[in-house]
Amino acid sequence: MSAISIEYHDKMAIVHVDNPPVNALSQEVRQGLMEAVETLDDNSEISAVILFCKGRTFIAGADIREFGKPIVAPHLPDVIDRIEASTKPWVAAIHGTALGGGLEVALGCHYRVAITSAKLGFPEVNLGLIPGAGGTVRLPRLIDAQDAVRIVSEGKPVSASSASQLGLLDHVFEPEIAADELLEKAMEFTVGIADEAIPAGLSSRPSLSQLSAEAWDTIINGITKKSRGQISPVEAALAVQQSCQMDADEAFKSERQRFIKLRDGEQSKALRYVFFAQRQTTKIKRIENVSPLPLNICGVLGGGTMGAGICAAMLLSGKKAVMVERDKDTLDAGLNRVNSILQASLKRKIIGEDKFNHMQANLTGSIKHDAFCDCDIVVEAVFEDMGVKQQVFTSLDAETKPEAVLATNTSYLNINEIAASVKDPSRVLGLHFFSPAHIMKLVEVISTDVVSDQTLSTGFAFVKSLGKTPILSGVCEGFIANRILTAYRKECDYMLEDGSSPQQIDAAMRDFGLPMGLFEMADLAGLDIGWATRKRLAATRDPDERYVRIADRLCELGRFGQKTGKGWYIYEVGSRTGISDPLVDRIIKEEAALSGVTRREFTTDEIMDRIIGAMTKEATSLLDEGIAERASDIDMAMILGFGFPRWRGGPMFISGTPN
Ligand code: 3H9
Repeated sequence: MSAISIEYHDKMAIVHVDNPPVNALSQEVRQGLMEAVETLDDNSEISAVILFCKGRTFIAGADIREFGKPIVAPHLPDVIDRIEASTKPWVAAIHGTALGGGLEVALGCHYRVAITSAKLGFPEVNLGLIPGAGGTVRLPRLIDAQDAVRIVSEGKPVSASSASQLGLLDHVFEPEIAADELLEKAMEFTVGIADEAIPAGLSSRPSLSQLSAEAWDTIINGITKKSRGQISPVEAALAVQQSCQMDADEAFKSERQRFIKLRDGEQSKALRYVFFAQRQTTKIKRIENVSPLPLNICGVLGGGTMGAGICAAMLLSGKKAVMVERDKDTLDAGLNRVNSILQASLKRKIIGEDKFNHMQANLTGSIKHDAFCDCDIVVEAVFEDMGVKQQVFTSLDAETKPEAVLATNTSYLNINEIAASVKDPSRVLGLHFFSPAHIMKLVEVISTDVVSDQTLSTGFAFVKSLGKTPILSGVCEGFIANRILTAYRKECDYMLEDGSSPQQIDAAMRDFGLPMGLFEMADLAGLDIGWATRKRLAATRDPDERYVRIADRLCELGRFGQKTGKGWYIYEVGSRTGISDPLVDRIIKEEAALSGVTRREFTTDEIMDRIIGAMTKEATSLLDEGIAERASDIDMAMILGFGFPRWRGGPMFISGTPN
């Protein structure tokens, strides 16, 4: 079946796009659209054309899989120019998402109509690109330039109602209609405009920019600062600025040059790799054909920071949640923590009043494990102690439905041993959330020796339903992300003794694009956690392995980071900005002398090479040991868990490790 077909209705033609899953603009679609314009222009019976997409969405953009290969004509800009120059009015009927090249096609049409649930946007910057088929030229000729810059450089889609307010849509069908009613409504709209003169194509209109040179500078500087090394948002803004200052023909050429340069550059290659790597994480062979169990009611055991965050994530994704704590006071404290998260979401307009009330009604608490009797999944987030965990799992075993999934949020305990305390250990798995659990997108799904396919499949479905990315890991100390963190933290400790400083290492990491340096992060998280782990592992540590005592000495002085006002840095009361401390420098030098190390200067590049080297070395061990499935999963864990810059692709991408 062809990706493009034409259906005739009296004097109207409906051009159907049918290229599942997201109607991407493959060569076949571009060719089909070009031929459709020619055919319909030649047909004197036809007075208007509706562009309508089958399936779940309007055109979601260029076919990303074609980038990096020779692109075969017709090129998208030519197809869109041809639609705009058509002798018949084209109406884009939008449902789902009109993204990137899809929105560019819609801007080439003479009218745009949508259902209320539709979203429109230019996500190209997330792929290291800018719109490359006239988006930066036509958009500021239709809507205010400042809005155009925001939409193109932030890459976030806007709702149909916002798009309508901005002037991007001619009509939104209200009240809400289903996608399958859109075509009929679009036909009614088209009857209404069929006798009107065709509106001038956007490329023949002047830009709507009122911005002064100073205003542009402020906008571009702001975007440059926010992008932390990623070039596409800045390029997108510059393209809109140029488009406002040039005539359309020049602007098309300039946009195309920018697009091609970015498409062929390293950042876009990395970001396209990340796009597919993210979708790859859920493709697990052993559960390919295993349906997950339904997930309506969820339970959380423990109302501490982690438990409350997990509980809030459940509620925010529309589920019912039951929290159980050991006594009334701790339960109240836990429920309060959840409520504060919901309140904050309401305040930040992430949810509305209705949803907030609904979520509060969906939350119940108890001090008895039998409150979990109807739960489809229970996530345990109690104290990190094997004895305590085994005890609570024995109790959960007795109080839950036999088919319910039992998950532990342990960060490092052996989940095989936890599972052994349950009659049917195949229903136990690990779900390792990152803090704050309601925000962080990474959840490591830990498979045990005996976990069933059904449990694993349900665990994956659960994480996805929370809007998070599940990454499969085997059982080991630290799983994937924290094991790599331990490895590069050690490397940073070596570099301290060898001659670097916390300030220099932190600055190098920030310059690289990480949100913060290792030592700033340690001060924020608390140095005591790592200290406890090092003490726990001391007995089994290889005596020949190099060991740096600097962090232990800070902990021995009660310097646990921001919470004690001192750690690697000093914090003034109420401040989160660390100040260098000569005492830390002295301790570093003393430890270097005790270890017999001759200190030397480090360059920023050398620091980052050693950090990435340590990451990839540990990652290779994780792959060799079968703990991680794929190199790309490790990159996703580093991006989502620790803010590794997406536009660098991840440590394995940088090192060229094949998947
Ligand atoms: C562009 O348009 C450049 C132009 O300005 C200029 C050109 C000259 N191409 O995400 P999902 C696949 S740049 C190819 O799980 P959802 C995806 O890999 C593009 N494949 O679904 C997955 O495959 P698989 C600008 C694509 O419902 C399957 O479709 N546009 C593309 O959660 C389902 O995807 C974008 O950046 C594509 N464009 O979300 C939009 N898109 O099943 C990118 C998806 O084998 N796409 N696939 O794993 C999205 O944001 C989401 O896919 C969307 C649907 C919101 C559309």
